[in-house]
Amino acid sequence: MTTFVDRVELHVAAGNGGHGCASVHREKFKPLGGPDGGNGGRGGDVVLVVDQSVTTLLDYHHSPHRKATNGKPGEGGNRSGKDGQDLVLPVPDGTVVLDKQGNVLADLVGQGTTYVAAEGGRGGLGNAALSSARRKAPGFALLGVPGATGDIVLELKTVADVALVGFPSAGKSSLISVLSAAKPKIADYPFTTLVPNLGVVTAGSTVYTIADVPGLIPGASQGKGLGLEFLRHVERCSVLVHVLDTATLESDRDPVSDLDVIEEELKQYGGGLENRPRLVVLNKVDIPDGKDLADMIRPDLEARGYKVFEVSAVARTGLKELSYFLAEVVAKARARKPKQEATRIVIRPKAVDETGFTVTFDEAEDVYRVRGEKPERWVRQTDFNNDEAVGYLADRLNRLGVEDELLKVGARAGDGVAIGSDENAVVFDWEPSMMAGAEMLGRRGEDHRMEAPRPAAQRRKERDARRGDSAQDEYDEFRPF
Ligand SMILES: Nc1nc2c(ncn2[C@@H]2O[C@H](COP(=O)(O)OP(=O)(O)OP(=O)(O)O)[C@@H](O)[C@H]2O)c(=O)[nH]1
Ligand SMILES: [Mg+2]
Repeated sequence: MTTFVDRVELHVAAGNGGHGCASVHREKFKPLGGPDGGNGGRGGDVVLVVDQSVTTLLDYHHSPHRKATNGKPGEGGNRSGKDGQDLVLPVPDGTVVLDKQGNVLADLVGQGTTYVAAEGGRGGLGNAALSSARRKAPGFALLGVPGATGDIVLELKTVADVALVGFPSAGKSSLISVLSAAKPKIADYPFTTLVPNLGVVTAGSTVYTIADVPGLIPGASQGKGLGLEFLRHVERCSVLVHVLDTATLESDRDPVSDLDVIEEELKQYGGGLENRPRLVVLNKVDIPDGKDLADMIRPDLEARGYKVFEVSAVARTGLKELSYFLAEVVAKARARKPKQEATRIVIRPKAVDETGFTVTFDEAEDVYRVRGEKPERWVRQTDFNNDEAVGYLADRLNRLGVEDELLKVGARAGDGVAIGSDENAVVFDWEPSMMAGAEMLGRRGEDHRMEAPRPAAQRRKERDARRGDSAQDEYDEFRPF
């Protein structure tokens, strides 16, 4: 028997962007031929794609760590690095993607539906691309951005049109085995079926799927038996079929009270199943007592509004009528549903706003915290061992208005500034470098940004001391950009 896996935790890592290259063209008699460092390649994405031939998440259970390939670095002679390859992970139709907190990120229904679980990092620009009229021969290149990483949870909610529910041994699996080509395990002891079975039924011109879930017993909603856990596999069905055993040997059971029990459990489960269209199948009417009981309770059930079918999965009677009726119900439900197009869903890490940024004072860390997609990415692209690269970063931040904003919210030279979230921020002492800062503070500062950040308490003390006298004296070096 193949193992059925319907929930896995997956660790995904997109490829890193390749670093840009800083290189100068060399030729005989032309010692400085201009910058010719190529760009780094883009890192590959990790992409989930619905593939209807995949039916379980088993593969991911065995190997839950998945990584796309990195982009290659750029090279001299204007050669760009190759892009990393996307890692395509096929998932079954009806896979739900959740974060670790249980929030639904995407519900993947329909062949070809795609979800980018982790976006590859951008490649860094080489110095050829970075050159401009103002900066003719940059002696630096941008670093590739690390690919996104994260943990996601995949849950399978089988996509079946028809779902069979009922007590253990009511004959659900038997029914699937005679309505479709599926060959589930059938036996006379309860809980033969431990995981959902899916069968494909053709009735006239309609082809539909029918699912059988493990039997339910009173108290399933409290976890009795196999519980209600598997009901999520029938949440998407168009119609529920109560399979009732008319020939049970248990003295305290009869089809009508069985029906009430299952109805109560469905109500407890919720999930929309409580008001799904449903019908009743009275099974095992090949047994004479069963047939008598079925005939007896049938009017009662019809009075309750149920469409009732009497069948025998063993003698194969009443099946054609049932399967054609189900086909009709399914076809109607499909006509009502808007056509599901294959979609591509991309969820990017939450930035404050794609183009903007925010500056707030973080009391706990005693830093001014800059958040935003661009500033955070720019920091990751910067080679802090290269002064020119650091200067370029300062330039970019200033042009975006980060320095102005820092001044506006009250930051002063020497205050701590953190770019990025708490865990992966780059922290440095702020030294206003451009016009706005220069006017207010009288001097321009130097970039010695990548000194090891000092503890918050120390920074706070230093700042208080600075605020006491004049902030001017420490900054005497002018740094042109
Ligand atoms: N006489 C008779 N026996 C049946 C009929 N349908 C199923 N059975 C028997 O009932 C028993 C249980 O059948 P299953 O199909 O395994 O029942 P199930 O509802 O799938 O049970 P679980 O998987 O345990 O929930 C088996 O011994 C079947 O042979 C029927 O129409 N007539
Ligand atoms: Mg079964």
